[in-house]
Formats: sequence, structure tokens, C-alpha cells
Amino acid sequence: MLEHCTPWPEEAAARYRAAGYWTGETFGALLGRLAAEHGDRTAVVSGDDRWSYRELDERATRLAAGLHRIGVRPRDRVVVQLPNVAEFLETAFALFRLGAIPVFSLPAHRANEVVHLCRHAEAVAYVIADRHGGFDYRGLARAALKEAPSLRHVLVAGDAAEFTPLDGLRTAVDGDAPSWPEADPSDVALFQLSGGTTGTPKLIPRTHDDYLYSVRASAEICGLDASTVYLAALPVAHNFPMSSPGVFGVLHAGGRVVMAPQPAPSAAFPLIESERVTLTALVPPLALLWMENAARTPHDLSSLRVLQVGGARLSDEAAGRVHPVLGCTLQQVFGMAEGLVCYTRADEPEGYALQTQGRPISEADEIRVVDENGEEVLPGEPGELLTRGPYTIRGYYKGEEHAASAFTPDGFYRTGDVVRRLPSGHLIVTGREKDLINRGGEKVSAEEVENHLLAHPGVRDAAVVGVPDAFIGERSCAFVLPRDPAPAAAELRAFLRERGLAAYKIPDLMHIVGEFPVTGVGKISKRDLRRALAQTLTRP
Ligand code: OOB
Repeated sequence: MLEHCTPWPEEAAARYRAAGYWTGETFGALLGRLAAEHGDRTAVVSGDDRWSYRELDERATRLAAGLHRIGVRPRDRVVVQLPNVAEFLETAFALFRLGAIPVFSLPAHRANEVVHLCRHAEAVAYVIADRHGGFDYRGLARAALKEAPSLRHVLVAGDAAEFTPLDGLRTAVDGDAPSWPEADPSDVALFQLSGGTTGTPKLIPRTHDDYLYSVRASAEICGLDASTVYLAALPVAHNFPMSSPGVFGVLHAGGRVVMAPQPAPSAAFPLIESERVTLTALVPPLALLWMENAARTPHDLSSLRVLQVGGARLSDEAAGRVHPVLGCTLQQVFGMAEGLVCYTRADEPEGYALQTQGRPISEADEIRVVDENGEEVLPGEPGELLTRGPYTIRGYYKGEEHAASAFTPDGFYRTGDVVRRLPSGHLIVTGREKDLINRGGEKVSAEEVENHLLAHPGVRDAAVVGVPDAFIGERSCAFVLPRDPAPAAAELRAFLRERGLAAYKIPDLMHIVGEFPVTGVGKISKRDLRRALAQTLTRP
């Protein structure tokens, strides 16, 4: 296994193989098999591109050879920051084929995140689109090249400027084609990013064996088959639209992936109509937006059979409106890039989909719900969710520092989520213990933003907390204890942007305060800050 990663203990790995969860197939081999089985069927639709399974397979093979030609080798890390375009799949599978390891960065990430990822992963290449959503990623690439000494190549889908065009890289594979050893299925296939609570995002190593199991089992649970047409509305770099069952699950089933450039109704609804989309996945705020727009859209959405909602808590009220308004079934999904994914199922009484966040994929997912002393709570009582299983990691990449807080000594991942478990095994997410703000699925680490604020000379101390919000669930609020002269909120916002922080991490609200409430031991009391905020917000 790649160094600085924590493998499963031998005993557990043997058990997962014996039970047939880990099959020994790699993602690179999977695409070859799919091309043989589904050849001419359409695999992916993106703008004017319509690629068959065979075409996707051929492109991935040629791109893998091209990447090898410029020196990308098995186990090299490559930061991939592409929007929802067909090239996303081509690049991912080319890297899988090569045994090189994609690090999936979200399109919303900016210099701060991208530079951190390139440096932390010691990436040799960075793959971007030229422009997307009004933003020019080539500027980011220039910053990354300056700050990440390991970076040797910038590969661009579209107009490459001074960089290497992805289009020119595909190499015909003939007799002299380069060859390299097949990837090991128990090795790291890709890195997902943690939406975690630390100062910088952590890298989550997912192996071929474990990730492919979660993809295959998800596709099965969700009843996917070759007639499935999936709209990738959320950014496919995220674990939910990538693998739960997401684009990989849909390809695994021989279905068709339709890439939406944006998740807004204006972009998504016409595609649902023209491609006869049957399944899609949204975070709660988008589900609300879609429901608001569905009533007055001229587009025919009747092909949609299932709407998956996850990433953040969907209110019971909104859950109840999905079927009446959109005419499709709601499936709730509660998952995490570290592993565990829970689904409500089509063959269960409807109440579960309306009121719970589902139950785990696998009978081998071990679940513990514990109190602050790590003792299991009584059945049905709320407690922190701990989990271990065939597709939940045992450690972060270079994660020694976080090992003790993120995992129990016997290998359970501490999710930081507070849940209640029903006798049926379904979980209801009732809260959170981790210091994270969930802006409708977009995760913001309080510590990360606090550290950036503290870098401003006018800031003595800073605390970032979540504020309840009817639409996105939570907004972020920064409390700042200033030095003299006190900086204005607008100046601090501009400062964070200049530091290259992704826009969704810039605090929605900013309060300059004279002092912080403290706890008994003198720590900043975030509980009191939240309470003070709730009072100001409810004051008439
Ligand atoms: C998904 O993955 P991440 O890694 O961005 O975030 C994981 C965290 C969870 O620990 C939980 O705090 C929250 O997001 N979350 C939910 C939720 N789904 C995720 N909280 C309440 N209700 C839900 N349905 O967000 C993710 C990964 C795979 C599938 C779906 C979501």
C-alpha cells in the first residue's frame, strides 16, 4: 500500500475478501469489462459530447499512455479539479489505469486549498478546465506551480494557454506502447477530501477494493441497471455524486451519466427533459430550490423516478414535499467521504425515507452509538456515531497527528455526528459534536477559518460557529476580538479572499466583539456564542 496510509488489519482484510466484499478488481480493469459488456451504449453525455462505453475506455487507455509518456508513474499523485464534464471520467479512469492516484479537488476550491493539496500529496500534476462558472483555473495553476515544488505538469481541458492541453496528450496505443505493472487492488485508488474539522483538509485514501465495493453495493441497493439515466448535478468530485452510487455506480450498472454544468434548475431541468433522466442526487438547499421551481417550469420532469438527498440534514417537512411536488420517490443518503454510507430503501415502508437518514450499506458495517465516555448509549438514545467496516478508512494520509482523535484504538472512525439508532438499524441524525459548519452540504472547518482570521494583524482572537438557517441549514458566523485599530468586517472578508480561501468558507456573518464568553477552564465557549447569536437573531 502507498506509504503514509493505514491498511486494514490482515484479519479484517481476509474476512472482507472471504465474504466477497473485496473482489480484487481495480477501477482500471472495471472500465475494460464495462466496455466489453456495454460497448456501444452511451456512457456519458456532456454538452455536445456523447461517448459510448467503448469510446470512454479507448480515451482512458490513450490518455493513460500519454500521461506515462510525460513521466506520470504508478502511485504518483495528481490533483484533479475538473467540473462536471466528460473529461472528468476520462481522466479519472486514465489515472486508475496507470495506477496513479487522483486527488479530487472541488471546483469551488481556490489557491489556498489547491496549494495545500498539491503540497500535502506531493502531486506531480494538476488537471483543470480552462474556465468554468466564470472562473479561470489557469490563474490557480500559476499560483500552484509557484508554491508546490513537486508539481511538474498542468494539464488543461480546453484552451491550455502556456500549459499542456489534455487533447494533445492522448497517445495512440500501438505495438510500442509503454507498459507498466497492473495496479494492486488493495492499494490506494484515489484520494477523497475530508470535510473535517482540522486547520487544513485531510486526505482520505480509498483503495480499489474498498471503494469499488461501496460503488457496487450502492448500485445494487439503489436498483440501478442499464436503463438508469443519472444526472450529475452536484460536483462529481464529491463522494456522494461520485460513488453513492453516483457516476461510478451508474457506469458499473451500464447506465448513462448526464453531466450538468451547474445544479440550478435552469441548467438541470432541460437536461432531465431531453435525456429522460431517471435518477439524481442533491443536497437539501438544492432540493428546496428544485421544488420551488418545479411548479412553474415548462420542462417535463416526469422521467425522474428517484431523488436522492444527502450531505446535510433534510427537514422532515421538506422530505414530505418531494413526492407531491416532484412526483418522484425520495431516497435519503447519509454518508461521509471516510466511508460509511446509509440509504433508505425502495422496499421499505415510506416512513423511513421521510423520517430517517437510512441504514448502512453493508451487514459488515459495525455501528456504535456512544456517550462522551465512549460507552454505548441505550437503544434509541442519541450518541456519537462510531463506525468500522469494509469501506471505512482506518487512518488519514499522513494522519498520525489526528489518529487518536479521529479513530478509536480498535479502529472505529469517530464521525462526530450525533445519531439515534432505531431497532430497524435506521439512523436519525440529530446533531453534531465536531467543530464544523455544514452549509447545506458544504463543510467548513471552524478551525481552518479561525486560523486564516488570526493571520490578520488586526485580529487578536477569532471563533467561528454555525447559525441555524431555514434555507441552507446553517450559515457561518465569525466572532472577532480585534486589536487596535479594529478592522472592519468587509476588510476581513477581503483579506480571506486574498488568501485564496474558497468562497463558501468566507463567513456569512461577522461580529467584532469586545470579549469572548469563556468556559470554566477559560476556553472560548462556542456554546455561549451560539446562544448569544440565537438571541440576537430572534430579537424583534
Ligand atoms: C457527504 O460526505 P462528506 O464527507 O462531505 O460529509 C460527511 C458529513 C457527515 O459526517 C455528516 O456530518 C454530514 O456530512 N452528512 C449528513 C447527511 N449526509 C452527510 N448529515 C445529516 N444528514 C445527512 N443525510 O456529505 C456524503 C458522502 C456520501 C454520500 C452522501 C453524503
